[in-house]
Amino acid sequence: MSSKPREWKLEPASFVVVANRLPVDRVENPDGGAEWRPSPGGLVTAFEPIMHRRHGAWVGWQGAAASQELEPFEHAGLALVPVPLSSSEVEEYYEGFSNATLWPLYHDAIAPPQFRREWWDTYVIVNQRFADRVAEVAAEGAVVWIQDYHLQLVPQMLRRQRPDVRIGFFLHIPFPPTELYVQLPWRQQILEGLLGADIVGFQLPGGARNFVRLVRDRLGLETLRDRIRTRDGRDVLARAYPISIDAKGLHELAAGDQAAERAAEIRNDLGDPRVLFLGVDRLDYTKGIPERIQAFGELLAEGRIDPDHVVFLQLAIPSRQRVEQYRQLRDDIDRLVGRINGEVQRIGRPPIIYLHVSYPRVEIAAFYRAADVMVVTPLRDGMNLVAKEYVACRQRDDGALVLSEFTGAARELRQAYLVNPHDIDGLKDRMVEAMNDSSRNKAQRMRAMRRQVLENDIDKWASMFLDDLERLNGTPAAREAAG
Ligand code: ADQ
Repeated sequence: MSSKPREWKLEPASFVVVANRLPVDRVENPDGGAEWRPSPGGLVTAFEPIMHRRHGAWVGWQGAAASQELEPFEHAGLALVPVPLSSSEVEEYYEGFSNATLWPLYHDAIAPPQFRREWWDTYVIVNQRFADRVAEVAAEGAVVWIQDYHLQLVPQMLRRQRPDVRIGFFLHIPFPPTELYVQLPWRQQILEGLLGADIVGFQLPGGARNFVRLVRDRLGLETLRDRIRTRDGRDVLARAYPISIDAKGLHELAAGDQAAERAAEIRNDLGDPRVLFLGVDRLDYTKGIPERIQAFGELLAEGRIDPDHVVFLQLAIPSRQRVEQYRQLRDDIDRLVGRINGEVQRIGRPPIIYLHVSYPRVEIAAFYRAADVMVVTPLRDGMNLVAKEYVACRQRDDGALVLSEFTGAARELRQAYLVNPHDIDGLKDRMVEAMNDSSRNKAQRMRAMRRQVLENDIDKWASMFLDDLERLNGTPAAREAAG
């Protein structure tokens, strides 16, 4: 869906979310006009329902290079405040420092991080622009919630300009072990940037502990468990807040007629397989897509899976396509899928179907509903919402989730078929086990996971974070935003 922007006057906002991306991308039309399309990814998926419920303003980049500033506008009931980036800033701040330095470094250096001084300089400039924009739109005493690795300097920059606001920061990706973090030439500036917040939130307790250890050892600050005393005498809380999804909303979407009909159609289009394996990811080298396809290919070659009755459907939205490692990954997966499908000695439907398309939510819900075995195998992942989404979409205690130990979600979904995705033989065994396990065992596992996901949804996550922020600072604005 897309629509024209509608400009209108933004009132000072008492609740502001700041993220690299707005939830919509600006797409220029040949006629010179522009349209807005939903932008992909976990952060947007997680935040959209919160923003609808809390009536905040959302500050972020509009997803395309632009030189001039756009006015704030309203889209689908959300107040959006665009931050422009020039094409060289997109290259250096977004593709460079964020996605070729920080992203690989924070994901255990699965790909080698690149350290370039000019990228850092642009990161500082763009972070300052975000901070300036927030300083303009935030009401007196507002609650400002800054998201993710692209904006780690904003807390400190904003505090300098607006000491009246309450500042939360949440990191959606893992915070790396200290031994890796200290490779970063700008390690000190980033730690100090984050300490501008009142709360620095992480997906897992391990990330929070790594951060506390670093500020103690590298900055010489006093710490007590999850509290850090800054040089200007403030207390900063560093704590884990595992993110979740709008579980009830998604469950209901999957329960509806439209999703049910689409789920039946999908199975039918795939030749009514006995078993449908499914992978759903942003196309990213952290997600372990080649590993799972390799495992499936070997199972076919060994005759442990019958291509007449089993299909693997992999959906992957292309992302960050101008970063070299991402282009390479896309080619590698294309080749791998082609080779495996080509080796199946028969004419007919290929056993692996691989689609690069971004689907609307109801369609994604239908895919989850249709799948017998969901395969989630990241080599490292902050949380992984896909695993929780699959569980939320089950209508009965059926289906099976194969889940990497190296996702944040694995800490909560203990009853999944847990795997080490580096161990291809182990992964193969787990995929077969998940496929052939008794309905009773599957039901037992799924029941526990459904309870976990439905009880710990995105609203609970947001309330836990905002309640802590309020308790720490106790302002009326914070209370209102925590709603
Ligand atoms: P991501 O790395 O983007 O998120 P993830 O948490 O799995 O990863 O979220 C992906 C989202 O994109 C899901 O909501 C999924 O439904 C959606 N999606 C994937 N493929 C799609 C397709 N083909 N069409 C439409 N939608 C699709 C980052 C971190 C994660 C963390 C989240 C939230 O990397 O670790 O869980 O933020 O904090």
